[in-house]
Amino acid sequence: MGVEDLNYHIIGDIHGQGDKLERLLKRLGYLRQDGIYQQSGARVVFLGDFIDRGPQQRQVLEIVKPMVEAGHALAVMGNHEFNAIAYHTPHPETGEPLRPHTDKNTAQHRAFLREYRLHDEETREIIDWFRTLPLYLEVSDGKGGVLFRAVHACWKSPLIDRVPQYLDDEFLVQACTRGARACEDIEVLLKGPEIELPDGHGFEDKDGNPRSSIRIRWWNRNPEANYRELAMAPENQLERIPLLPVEPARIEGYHYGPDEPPVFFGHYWLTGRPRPLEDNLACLDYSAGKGGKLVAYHWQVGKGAVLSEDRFVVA
Ligand SMILES: [Mn+2]
Repeated sequence: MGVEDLNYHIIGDIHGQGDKLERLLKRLGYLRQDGIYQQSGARVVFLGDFIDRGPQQRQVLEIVKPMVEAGHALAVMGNHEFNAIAYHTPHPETGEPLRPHTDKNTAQHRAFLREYRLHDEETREIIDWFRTLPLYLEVSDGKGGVLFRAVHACWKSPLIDRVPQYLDDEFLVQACTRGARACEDIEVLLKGPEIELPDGHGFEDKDGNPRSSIRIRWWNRNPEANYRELAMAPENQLERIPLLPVEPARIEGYHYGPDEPPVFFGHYWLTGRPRPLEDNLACLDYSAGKGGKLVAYHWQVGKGAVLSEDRFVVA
């Protein structure tokens, strides 16, 4: 069987929900053989954010890592894996952790640290494995073309062109240096783009912190979209976000055209019924990490590139 005959199951953010992951893999037809979930003629593509939040960090990693290593799955890095790498890696010159061990950073990483202790050998192995994950990937159709793309939060071509697909030591340090372009690029690819609100406008995020910038729906195709239409913000804060039009320069480079290959991403904590955002855009994060469903998309060989609501699978 050649690569052109493969089915793919693309799976969104797991965040330590091992039982949901096992349920979903079984529903998709994967069986555990020799300790590794697999299915003849099919591969999984994981969209990152395996860790933090949930109670089953080890269970998830002991499923995902062997699948990837044995060739039954591909995976991209999520912002939580990136943060973990930085948390557990010293700066080559100062020796200080690339991600400072502040109370806030440690709290965000607590579920992982409960199961993988700082400086343990097995923790090192997991972090080393995270470092092997690409920041983005294109799945080939086996005939020189692209079937689809995968990235944790945002596919933006000018960034994809200049960011290395795999973290090297130098890029990692730059990506952890506030103000460096690598740092801004990593933020966009793994956390999604943000734009400043016009002067005098602000709102509160879900933790009650005052914010003057919004995370945007970069997939929106309305060239005259206003700030409120573009904002990913808590429902009860939306009316504080102005209906003013967004200056085109602020969202330059974010247009993901209808003729580009389908792209799958996670990260956005969506709710409601899973469905494509556009014919070639789908977010598969439906908040499995906080009570929602774990979601997959079944990419069936030969069914064409237009994404369809009936191929979402939930567990
Ligand atoms: Mn994320």
